[in-house]
Amino acid sequence: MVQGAGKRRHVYLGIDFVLAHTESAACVMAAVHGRLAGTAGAAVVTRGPGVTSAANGLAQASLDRYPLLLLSDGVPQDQAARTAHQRLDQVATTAPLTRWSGRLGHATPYKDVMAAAALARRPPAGAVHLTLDPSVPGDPVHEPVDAPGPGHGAGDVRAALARAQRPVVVVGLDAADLGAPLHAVLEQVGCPVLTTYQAKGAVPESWQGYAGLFTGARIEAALLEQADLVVGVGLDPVEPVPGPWPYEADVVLLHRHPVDTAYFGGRVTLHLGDYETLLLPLLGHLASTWPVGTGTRTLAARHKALDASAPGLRPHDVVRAVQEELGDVPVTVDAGAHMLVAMELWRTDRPGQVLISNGLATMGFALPAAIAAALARPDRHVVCFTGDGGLGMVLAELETVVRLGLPVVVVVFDDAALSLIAAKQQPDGHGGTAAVQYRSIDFAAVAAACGMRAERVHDLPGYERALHVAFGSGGPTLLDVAVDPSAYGAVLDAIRGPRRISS
Ligand SMILES: Cc1ncc(C[n+]2csc(CCOP(=O)(O)OP(=O)(O)O)c2C)c(N)n1
Ligand SMILES: [Mg+2]
Repeated sequence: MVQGAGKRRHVYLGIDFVLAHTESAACVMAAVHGRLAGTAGAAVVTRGPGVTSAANGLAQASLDRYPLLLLSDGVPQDQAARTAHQRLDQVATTAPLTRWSGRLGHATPYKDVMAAAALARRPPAGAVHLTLDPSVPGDPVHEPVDAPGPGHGAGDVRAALARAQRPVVVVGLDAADLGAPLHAVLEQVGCPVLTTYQAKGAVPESWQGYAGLFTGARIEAALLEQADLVVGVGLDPVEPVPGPWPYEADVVLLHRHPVDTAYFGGRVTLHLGDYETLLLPLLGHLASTWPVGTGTRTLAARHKALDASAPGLRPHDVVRAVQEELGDVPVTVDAGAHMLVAMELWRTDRPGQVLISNGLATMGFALPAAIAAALARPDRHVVCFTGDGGLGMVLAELETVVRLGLPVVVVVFDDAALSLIAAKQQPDGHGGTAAVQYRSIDFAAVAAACGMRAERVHDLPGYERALHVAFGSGGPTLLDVAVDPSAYGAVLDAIRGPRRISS
């Protein structure tokens, strides 16, 4: 139930208008709403600083493949000679962050906006920018030209799939929403299945074939080393953390648009087509000799490897307590050490329930994403898992949650530190704790000042009690949870290995 949903919102020409505090957060909100609603979300910003401040949101939409249309004011060309104030080449500034950027002029504005929104949605989805300039006719919106991938004939792919005895399927962001038809064919094959962060829930995680997340790092290596074929379904190389591809197995990528295959080394085949009519039937040619229950056992081993102890409140228990209280609710996850724990331990059986920036992997994503998720799915609680560092970047959006009366519960993994960076610091490196530790912020007091119900908790019983009250009340709530970061080093070792692949 949403308390007071619709408060302080403005609908104009059928478009719901929400005021945000920063342009980058507005872009994240619009892009996430677009991702969930299956349409392009739009953000409107002022000229100059409005555009430069939107940069991170544009990059998030483009690298996470979310559909976003940014509309900016600009200095019109016929005034540019005498207007230096806030004048930037806004088209050039945003070009590297968008699929397309151009001027919206007077010739065919309606058609151009529709074309831009369609381009933002077309796979791979991303950001498109239009800057208003009524003094020019406008630039024709056009597709970026994708390089064709090294495709093979369907016969080759079918034979490669049919030859495999120990295939592992990795579902990526482009196939995240296929749902029941994907699950049905994979259930019939019976091989272990991994999903990327953005495809979490693409197959039910309670299903015995689900073997955990594909990260590009060490935690899935024990499984992939035994595979004789890795089949990526909608697997976009923007997701795995940088590092080598150390596996012997051949790779077949099934995708609906060309993707860069360099990440997977030499033995890779990219096969393009429509999922429903071509690619899912192709998956049906796979067979599996993996022992029954490989997925479940792999997942259990992963959880065991993560289960580091700590004297204080463990991030693990912070995540588990929410799931025990609420079950499979929509969650958003920020970037940081808490993310490693949240993504591994949270369980969902449905796609689109866990939202994370994993292409850009930006901090400051989870709170605006939670706002958008609550607007897109007004009947449910949304849980926002964020670090103290990431929340600090978008703090004023707490007021947006309150103003809109959204049922968002913000859970802050508060360790007064950039713990992911602290865990990666070289022991003999520069900076020391001064480079990664903050003074403690009382986020509960800050949230209360924004009009939010908020509490600071220090131990598990207090946290569980506060969660129960928060979810019972249904309104906007922030829980500032003092977590013990001492287990993160062991978590990072288990997931990424001692080499600490960077991201
Ligand atoms: C906007 C942005 N700046 C910097 C980074 C690099 N980075 C990744 S995680 C991290 C630390 C996050 O700290 P916090 O939010 O407190 O989470 P914690 O690691 O402590 O759980 C940093 C600086 C990033 N991903 N995004
Ligand atoms: Mg922190």
